[in-house]
Amino acid sequence: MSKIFVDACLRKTTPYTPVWMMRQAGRYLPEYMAVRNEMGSFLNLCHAPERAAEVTIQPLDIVGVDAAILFSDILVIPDEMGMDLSFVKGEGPKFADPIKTEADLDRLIGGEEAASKLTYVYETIKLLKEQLPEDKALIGFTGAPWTLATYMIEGQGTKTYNICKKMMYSNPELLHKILRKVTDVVKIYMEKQIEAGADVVQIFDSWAAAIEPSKYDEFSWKYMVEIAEYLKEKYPEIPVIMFPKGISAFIERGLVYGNFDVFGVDWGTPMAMAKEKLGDKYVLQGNMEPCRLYSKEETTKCVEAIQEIMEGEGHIFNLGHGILPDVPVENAKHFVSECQRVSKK
Ligand code: 1CP
Repeated sequence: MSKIFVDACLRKTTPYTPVWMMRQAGRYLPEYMAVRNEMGSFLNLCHAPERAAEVTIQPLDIVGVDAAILFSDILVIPDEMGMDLSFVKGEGPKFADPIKTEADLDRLIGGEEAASKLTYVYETIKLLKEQLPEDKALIGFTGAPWTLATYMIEGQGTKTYNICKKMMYSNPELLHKILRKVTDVVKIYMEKQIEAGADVVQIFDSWAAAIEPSKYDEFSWKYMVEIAEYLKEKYPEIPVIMFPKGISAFIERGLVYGNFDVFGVDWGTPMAMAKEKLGDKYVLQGNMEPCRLYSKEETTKCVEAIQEIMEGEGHIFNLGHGILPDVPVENAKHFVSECQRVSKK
């Protein structure tokens, strides 16, 4: 059976525009919270394939999306490279020993050795392939090397990125060495996700906008493209989605290039502009402002406006970034059913 989500990514004709939501599993779903609390912590849940598969499937049944996104986190990659990840309650992710020097980087494992440690991710994917309805697609994912590097260098989330930017401008060689090592792990990690059964893969560059436009290609986009092109060469039938958040100014300047299928448009980028600049080349994903989910009326208006722009074009409905924990489940369901209503042919 064909999966409409995969077909839409590859520009094949579909009965309606498929929809999924970034961070669709998670704290807004009481069913997710119940499993997480039972497991004691978020990381325990990531490490338990059967439970991770269970929370991956929850939003399909509850809100009716067309694709499941693997339940995991981008930060398991540096964790398995040897960086000792923990999630501190109320504070988010933390790495005990952030990378400051080349010696710190050399202590981390790389390539196949690191990618092979993520067995619980591949196990989760294998279970999901058995459990998912045949018409639903499974999306595997990774963080972009730059976004991962921000956590590896800062040791946690940051508002200013001052430590990694100090490295960018005063020791760019070390930053490139970090990005190279992460890129080499990610290529194999994504390949292993595909071999385990992922139907689609997405590269999240959540912190793209932290880089000034003239440096973005050098420190992020070219590494993302390297990963995408490596995968497209080996697996031409597996769609690759790129999501660089907050770079609308660069689309304008034609920086977006590379062999991939879908460009994820964030909520700050006008969809009409993305269509004009990139719509011929890539299927566009997005891009409702996630906070519209607080109002059903505002959700409907936005979904209709996006459909008006993207009607007849290559498109996948999604939020323009992750869903927030206090969104009522009913409103998330409304978003999905409205996307399906407006795009039914
Ligand atoms: O249960 C909890 O309290 C943990 C919250 C949580 C969840 C549900 C974290 C911690 N990660 C996740 C799951 C997750 N993370 C998924 C699962 C699939 C789904 O969407 O349902 C995905 C795709 C991610 C990816 C991720 N993690 C990104 C990229 C996407 C984005 O939202 O921009 C980033 C930047 C992270 C880092 C991370 N993990 C968790 C938190 C709280 C953060 C962000 C911290 C920060 O703001 O710096």
